[in-house]
Amino acid sequence: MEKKIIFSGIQPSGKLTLGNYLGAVRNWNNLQEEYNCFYCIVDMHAMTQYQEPKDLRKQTMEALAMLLACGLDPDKNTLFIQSHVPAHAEAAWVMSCMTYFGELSRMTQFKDKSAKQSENINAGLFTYPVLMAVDILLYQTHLVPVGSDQKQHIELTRDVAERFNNRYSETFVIPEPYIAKVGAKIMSLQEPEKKMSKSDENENANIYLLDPPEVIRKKFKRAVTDSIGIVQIADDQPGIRNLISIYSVCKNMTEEEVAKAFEGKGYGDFKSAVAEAVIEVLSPVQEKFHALMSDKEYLEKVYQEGALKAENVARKTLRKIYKKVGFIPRS
Ligand code: ATP
Ligand code: LTN
Repeated sequence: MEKKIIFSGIQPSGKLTLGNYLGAVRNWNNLQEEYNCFYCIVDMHAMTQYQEPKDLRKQTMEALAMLLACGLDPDKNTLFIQSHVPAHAEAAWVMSCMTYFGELSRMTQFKDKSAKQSENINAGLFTYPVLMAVDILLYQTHLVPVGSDQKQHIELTRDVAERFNNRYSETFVIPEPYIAKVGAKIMSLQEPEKKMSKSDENENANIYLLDPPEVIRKKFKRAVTDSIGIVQIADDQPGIRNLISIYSVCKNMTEEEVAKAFEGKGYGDFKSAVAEAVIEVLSPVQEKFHALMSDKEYLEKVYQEGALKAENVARKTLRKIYKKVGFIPRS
């Protein structure tokens, strides 16, 4: 039987965070044997926020090295850079003519980001979900492993794909989101009602995957909690709840087990334990990352081969799309 297809993307819009790792990349590792996986560094999506060209180049290479350091094997997965496969941009135009203004206006990521960058509410920020839908649909994807913040975008992808299938005939597989039970939404360490996000300007809010141990310890020490003083799972303790979920994913325990293990302990002890658990998970990743970054040739080989593999699949779907909508094939 053919393997099912997985597609996911990550923006090179800054340094990768613990949220990206626990919510997304870490789970991608467990899928590489059973599925045919495509993982894309979505540099075109990252442009919806202004990026200095030299930073974008650096962040793109770092994101690729980070995916490898986190354990993705380029022989088992297709790892590639979005702008290397022009079919994404080409199909996005067609699909944007099948997506309604009203649908895009309802996207919470658009609303959040427009509020954050009110001086740069560009058309790309608005049509971002169309490009994301195309990323997914070009590969005839069955499952999309993401953090829970992306669920709405996947619902839109399904709606647009169904619309196309109904209008023109069966063309796309309708994808499903694949969201982990724990770790799907890691919150900011400073404002625990908000998700941890790599584009957050407050460095203390995020744990970056490359933070050295002393920085990780310091950031957890400063993490915002509450004055209740009990380590327990409670809605009015979002800071503690976030730390419990971080610890539980790092240690492979349920949240209830974590709360039980720290019963009667103070926040200081708990925060140090969380910091050590995170350091233990990140140390081997950091070591591999640094080794990979000093081997540019290898990284180039990975993205070049990845682009060829991705292009083959994407071109086929694009050809189908063009034909079905009535574009005349050039030859
Ligand atoms: P930006 O701040 O630029 O929007 P981001 O940190 O939200 O970036 P993305 O590159 O957009 O990260 O997301 C990559 C993957 O990481 C997605 O699957 C997303 O759902 C997941 N992810 C991002 N932040 C978190 C988080 N705080 N908790 C769990 N998963 C997350
Ligand atoms: N929108 C996603 C990144 C992304 C993506 C995708 C995820 C772009 N294309 C395709 C899954 C599938 C984000 O902001 N995290």
